[in-house]
Amino acid sequence: MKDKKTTTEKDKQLEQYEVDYKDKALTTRQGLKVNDTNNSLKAGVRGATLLEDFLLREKIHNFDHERIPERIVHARGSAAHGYFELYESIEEYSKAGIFTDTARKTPVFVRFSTVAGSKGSTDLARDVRGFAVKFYTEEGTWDLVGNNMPVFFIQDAMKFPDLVHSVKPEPNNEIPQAASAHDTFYDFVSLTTETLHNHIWVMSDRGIPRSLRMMEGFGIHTFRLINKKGKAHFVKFHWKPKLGVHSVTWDEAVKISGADSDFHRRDLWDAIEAGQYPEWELGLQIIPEEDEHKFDFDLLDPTKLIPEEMVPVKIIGKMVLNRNPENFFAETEQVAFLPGNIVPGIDFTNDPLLQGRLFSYRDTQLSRLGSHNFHQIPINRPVAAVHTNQRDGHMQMEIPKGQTAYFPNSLSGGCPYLSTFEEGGFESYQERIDANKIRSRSESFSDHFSQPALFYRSLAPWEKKHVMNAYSFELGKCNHEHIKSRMLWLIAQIDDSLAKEVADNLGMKVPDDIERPINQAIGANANVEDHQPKEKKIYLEESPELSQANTKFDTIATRQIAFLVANGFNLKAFNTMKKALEAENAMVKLIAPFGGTVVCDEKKEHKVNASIMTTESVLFDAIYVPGGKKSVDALLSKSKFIKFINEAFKHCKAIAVDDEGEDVLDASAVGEHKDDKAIFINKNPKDFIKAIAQHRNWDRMEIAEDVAV
Ligand code: HDE
Repeated sequence: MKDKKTTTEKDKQLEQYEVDYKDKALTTRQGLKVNDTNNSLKAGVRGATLLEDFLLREKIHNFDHERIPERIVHARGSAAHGYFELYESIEEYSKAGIFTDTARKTPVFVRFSTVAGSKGSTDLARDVRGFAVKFYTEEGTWDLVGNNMPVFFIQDAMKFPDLVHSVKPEPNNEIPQAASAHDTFYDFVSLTTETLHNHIWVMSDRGIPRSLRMMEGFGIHTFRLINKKGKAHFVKFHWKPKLGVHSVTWDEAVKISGADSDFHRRDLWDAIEAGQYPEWELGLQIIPEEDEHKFDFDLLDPTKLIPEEMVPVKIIGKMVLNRNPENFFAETEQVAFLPGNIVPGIDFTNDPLLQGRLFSYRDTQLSRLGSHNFHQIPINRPVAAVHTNQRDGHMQMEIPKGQTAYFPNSLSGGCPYLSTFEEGGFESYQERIDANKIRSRSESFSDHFSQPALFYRSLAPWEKKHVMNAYSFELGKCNHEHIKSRMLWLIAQIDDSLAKEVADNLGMKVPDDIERPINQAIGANANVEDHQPKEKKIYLEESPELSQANTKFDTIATRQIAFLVANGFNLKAFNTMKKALEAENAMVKLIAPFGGTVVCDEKKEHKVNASIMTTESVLFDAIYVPGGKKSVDALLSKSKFIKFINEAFKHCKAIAVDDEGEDVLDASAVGEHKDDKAIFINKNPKDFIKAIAQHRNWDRMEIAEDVAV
C-alpha cells in the first residue's frame, strides 16, 4: 500500500523500475509473446524434448539461478520503506543535511533480522535482532547498521568469524537451526569473557521481542559527529519505539515458532497495510571529545553502553515506516547495507569492531550479489547523483558517456571534479595518532563484568526470573559438563544467587573458580596480566532505562485481541467491547469453532477471522468472551477453547468476559484466580484496555508457571 502523501524521492526513483503485470501478455525475457508455457517442444506428443526449445531452456535456466547466497549472518529479515524527519537542527554538533534541515523528509529503507538462523528460520528464535537503516540523503547514502541491543558480543573484528562459527549450527551435523542453545556456542562464550554483557541481554526478554515494532535500536559503536567548523563530538545512536519495548515469554516463543514462524514478518507487514505505521524516535548521546577518558569504561569498547543516567539521550527526530516492499527479493533480499556508507557530518571512531565492519560489508555483497555494481540495484541506488570513474565490471546498468574514466584529466575538463570540505566534499576527521603498530587489545577493554551486573541489577524481579530461566534452558541443552561449569562461574560474576539458581536447575554446583583461559580469549601476544577480566565495579547502582518495566505502557494500538464466539453470542456486549478496543486502534479478531460466519443473538452474520482449529492463543495479546448461553456452551464443548484461555492466563495476558462468558473462565485455570488484576468479569472495557496496555500482569507469574497446557 502506498501513502501518496508521504511519497519520497526514493519512492519516485523506485517507481521507475517497478513493472506492473496487470492486463499484460506473457512474454519471454526478450519481449516475445508466448502462446504455451505448459508444454515443452517434442518430437511427437510422446517423443523426446527438442534442444530447439528456447522457451523451455529460458524458463528452466532462469529457475536454476533464482537463489543467491543468503547472508552469512542476519539471513532472516523483513523490511519496510519510510522516512526520517528532524525535529530540530543540531548544527552545533553535525553539519549533515539530515541533522540540520528540518524541512527534509529523508527516505529510509529499514531491514530487521535475526542473526543466527537461515533465511527460512523462525522469527521467534532467542537472538539479537538486526536493525539496519538506510537513509537516502541528498548528500549520499548513510547506513546506520545497528541491533536491538546496545552492546555487542566481542570487542575486535578479528573474533567475529569465531563467534559466528560457534553460534551457527554445528559443522558436523548442521544442528541446531536458529538457536544458541548448544555446546559450541557456550564453549566459545565461556572462554571469551567479553561476551558476557551482550549474552545477558540475549538471555533477557530483549532476545524474544513481541514485535519488530516494539524494539529499541542502537548503533552500538561510538561514532563521531562533525560540525561545519570541523569540530567533533562522540555520539551513540538510539532508536526509541513509540509503542514501547515489549517481549513475549519463552513458552510463547517456542509455540509461536510452530503456530506462525513468520509472526514478526506478518506483524510488520499487517500493521503497515492497516495504516498503523510503526514509528521510532532517534536519540543521541553526545559526548564532548574532552570527556573521552572520563568514564569507567572505554568509549571505543563495543561491549559497553553509556547508561542514560550518565549521558541523557537527546531526541532529535522520528522515523516512520509507511510502505511495504513491492517485491521481497528485489528489495529486502538485495538491499546491501554498508557501515562504511557515511555522509559529511558523521565519521567513525577507532572502535576495533567498527573498523573491521568497514571492510566486511562491502566484501560480502560481492559473493551475495555477484557484482561490485550492486549499488546500481534499485533499492541500493542513492538518491544523490553518482558520477564516478569506478565503472566497468559485471552488470553495469548505466552508459557513462565520454572519453575519460580517470582523474586528473584534461580531456573531460577535469570532470567529474573534486569538492572541497565547504562544498560538501567528504574529509576524514583528522584524529591525531602517535602509536606503535601492535597486535593487542587495550587494557581499558578488560572490565567484562561490571556492565552485565549493572544490567542484571537494573531489571525488575520478573525480568530477572526470565533471565534465570533462559540461562537454565540454554545450558540445559549443552552436553559438556566442563562448559556448563565454566558458564556457571561466569554467571556468578554477574550475581551469585542467579548462578546458584541456574546451577540448581542444572543439578550442578557453581565452581569457586575456574582456570581462566585468558590467553585463549585474548591471544598469546597480549600481556596476560593486563587482560585478566577485572573485578567488577559498581559505578552506578542501577540504570532504570535498561529495564522493560520502565518502558511505555500508554497504548494498545495494533494489539491483537481474540474474541471467542459461536452462534448466539450476545451482540450488545460484543459491540460495546469491540467499539472501545477499535477506538484505541486495537485489532479485533473473531475466533469461532468453525470458519465462515457466526450468527449473533440478534441473528446477524459476522465474519470469522479464524476457526479455532487454525489458530493459537499465543498469537494474541488478550482475549474477550462475550455472553450468550448458546455461544458459551458451544465454546465449552471444544477443549481447545479452554486451552486457549489457559495459555493466555499462563502468559499473564488480560482476559475479559461478560455474563455467561464467566462459565468459560470457570472451566479453565482462571476459575480459581478470578480476583487477578488482569481478569475482568462484567467490567468496563476501559479497565480491560488499561490492562492490555500494561502488556502483561507479571504479578501472576508464580501461579501462571504451574498452569499445565
Ligand atoms: Fe554485521 N554483518 N558484522 N554487525 N550486521 C552483516 O553483511 C560483520 C556487527 C548487522 O539487514 C553481513 O550484508 C562483522 C555489529 C546487521 O542486510 C556481514 C562484524 C552489528 C546486519 C557482517 C559485525 C552488526 C549485519 C552479512 C564484526 C550491530 C544485517 C550480510 C566486526 C552494530 C544487515 C551483510 C541487513 C550483516 C559482518 C558486527 C549488525 C558478514 C565482520 C557490531 C543489522 O558483512
